[in-house]
Amino acid sequence: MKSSENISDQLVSAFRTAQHVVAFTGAGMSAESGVPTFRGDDGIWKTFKPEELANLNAFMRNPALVWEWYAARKKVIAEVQPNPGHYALAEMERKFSSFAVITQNIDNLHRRAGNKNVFELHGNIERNYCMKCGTNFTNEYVLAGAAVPQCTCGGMIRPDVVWFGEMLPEDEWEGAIRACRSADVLLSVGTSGVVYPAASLPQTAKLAGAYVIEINPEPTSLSSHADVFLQGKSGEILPAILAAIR
Ligand code: BV8
Ligand code: ZN
Repeated sequence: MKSSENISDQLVSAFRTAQHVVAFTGAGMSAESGVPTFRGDDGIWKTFKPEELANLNAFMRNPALVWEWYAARKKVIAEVQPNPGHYALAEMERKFSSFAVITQNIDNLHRRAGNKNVFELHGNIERNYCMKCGTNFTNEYVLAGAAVPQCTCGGMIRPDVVWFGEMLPEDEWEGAIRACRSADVLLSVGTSGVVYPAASLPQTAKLAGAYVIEINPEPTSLSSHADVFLQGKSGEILPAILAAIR
C-alpha cells in the first residue's frame, strides 16, 4: 500500500479502464457537513458507548434515553447539507456506467447530493417504524410527540437503524456484496473499519481484483487492504480525483 498526497497516474488509469466503481463510506464522509463521527475526537461515542445506546437491550431498558439521543441526532442531521465530497460521488455516478455507494451512514446525505444507487447498510435516521405492526413514521411525527413515540396500535416506535447485534437489511447487504464482487475500483472513504460485517467489504472487493483507494486523514485497520492511501479530507480529495479523471 502506497501512501500518497497526490493523485497518481496509476490511480487515474485505474479509473480510466473501470466499468464498475464502488464508494464505501463511513462517518468521516459527513464530518465536513458538521455531522459528528463516532470515534473521532468530536465522536459521539465519547459521551456514550455503543453498547449503552445503539442496541435493542438498551432501548428496551431505557427507551426515553435512547430516543433522547436519536432525537438530538435527527435534529442535527435535519440542519446539515451534503459537502463537496458527496457531490463528487453524485457526479461519478453520472459519469460511470456502473457506480454504487455503499454507506454505513444513516444521514441520507448521499441521496440528498444526488446519488441514486445507494446501499444503506445501517439504516436511515429519517425513517422510523412501529415494533409491533411495522407501520412507518416520519421524523416530523416522532419528534412532535411523547419522549417515547407510540403507534396507534400501542406498539413502541423505533428509529429505522441497525443496532449492534442486529442483522443488516438483507437486500442492502446482498446488493453491497454483489457490487464489491464486480468492482474494478473501490473507494473506502471516511471509515475507521471497526464495525463488521461492513468493514469486510473493501477486502471482498480487493480479493475480487478491485483497485482499492482509501481516503482518510489517518491510516485505519483497512489501510493494509488498500492499493493507495490518500491522506486527507474526503471533501477535498474526492473533488480532486473527479477533476483528475474528468
Ligand atoms: C452484526 C447505526 C451479526 C446506529 C451502527 C467483535 C469483533 C468483531 C465484530 C463484533 C464483535 N462484537 C460484536 C461484533 C459485531 C458488531 C461490531 O462490529 N462491533 C464492533 C464495534 C466491534 N457488529 C454488529 O453488531 C452488526 N451486526 O454483526 O450482526 C449477527 C449475526 C447473527 C445474528 C445476529 C446478528 C451491526 C453493526 C451496525 C451498528 N450500527 N450505526 C447508529 O448510527 O446510531 S454502527 C456505526 O459505526 C455507524 O453506522 C458508523 O458508520 C459505523 C462505523 O463507524 P465509521 O463510519 O467508520 O465511523 P468512525 O467514527 O468509526 O470513523 C470515522 C472515520 O472518518 C475515522 O477513520 C476518521 O479518521 C475519518 N474522518 C474524519 N474526518 C474525515 C474523515 N475521513 C475523511 N474525511 C474527513 N473529513
Ligand atoms: Zn403499530
